[in-house]
Amino acid sequence: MSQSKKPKSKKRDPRSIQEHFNQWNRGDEPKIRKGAQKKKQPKKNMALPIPLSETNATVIEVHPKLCRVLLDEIHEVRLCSYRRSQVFQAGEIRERSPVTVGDRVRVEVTSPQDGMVVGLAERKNQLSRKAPGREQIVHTLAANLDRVVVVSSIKDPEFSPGLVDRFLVACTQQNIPVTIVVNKIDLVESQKDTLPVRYSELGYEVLFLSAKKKTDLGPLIEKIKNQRTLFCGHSGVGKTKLLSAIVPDYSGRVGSVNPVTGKGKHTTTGATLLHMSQGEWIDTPGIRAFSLTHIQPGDLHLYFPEFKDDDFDNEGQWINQKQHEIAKNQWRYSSYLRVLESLLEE
Ligand SMILES: Nc1nc2c(ncn2[C@@H]2O[C@H](COP(=O)(O)OP(=O)(O)OP(=O)(O)O)[C@@H](O)[C@H]2O)c(=O)[nH]1
Ligand SMILES: [Mg+2]
Repeated sequence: MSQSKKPKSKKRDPRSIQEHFNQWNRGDEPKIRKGAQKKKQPKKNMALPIPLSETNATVIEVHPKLCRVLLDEIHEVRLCSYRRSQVFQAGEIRERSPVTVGDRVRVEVTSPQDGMVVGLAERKNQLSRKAPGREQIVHTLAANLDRVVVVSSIKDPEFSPGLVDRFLVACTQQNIPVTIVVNKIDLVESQKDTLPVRYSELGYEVLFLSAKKKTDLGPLIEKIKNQRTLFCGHSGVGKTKLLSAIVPDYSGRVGSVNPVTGKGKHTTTGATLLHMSQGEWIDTPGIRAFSLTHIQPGDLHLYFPEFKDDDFDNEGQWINQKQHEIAKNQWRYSSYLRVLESLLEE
């Protein structure tokens, strides 16, 4: 008689749990099985937003099923769960988390460390993308922003216009003022004739600086004073280094850049709001891609200043041949087409 086999233990590898947690925070979690995705559909018709006057806290960090809030009056932080029926809001679009950094919420304090989110106010704006690998779900990086600083680097990693353009489109669509920061200028002799200069020619605000050498930080500090500002961009461009340079006691982890690929190593693992007397600044994990939401192909040109006055059809194509010929000579023409293609693929 053959010996009966013992069932294999299903013990989880703690490293993979941590990695999953980190991926969740970055919003880069891998595709989940179709069946599993179906099971987690939230019920429809739940809570409605509460008036701003009823809120008493701001969300400063979001974790799977929990968030950290800063209470207005006592300036203390609480780790909170959600009263589902009062927080999960109805809507056509599913969010990967019921709240995001910057949200104004009502919290019931349950202990000196913990609390319960029992209400969420409407957002004045939000920066959202499609959650990678989960097309039906929206990942909102942060909400209620006064400014977005798109951080890039002139070198290590190389300046990447693709991601910058998508952030510019998303911010313009949400009416959020945006500044492009080009970091690591200590690594080049001159910024003359570089690609970022062409963004300033289009009317965007571009600031060149070095977080490491603390060069030319003044204009940025002035810009973000008393504003809730989100710092976003690829991994390794120096978002955390920059915040550490302007917030002396910020102890965010700074990583290194892979010398072979020139890419960052996703050192920051979750968005964190730093609340200071000079303003509220949000450090975020580097992202690989920014897939736009809430934009119709026929409206895309409105968010490219060089094309916004041209005539387009609903598919985002030029109607007027003459305008199209002129557009072809614009340096962001191919970028427009790439973004359009991704919108039409949906
Ligand atoms: N030469 C130079 N290196 C810099 C500068 N700013 C940042 N770095 C380096 O770039 C690397 C990445 O910096 P981080 O601040 O961790 O980058 P990040 O954008 O926060 O990366 P993630 O958290 O992974 O998204 C570190 O080795 C920094 O020391 C700079 O102005 N000049
Ligand atoms: Mg970082």
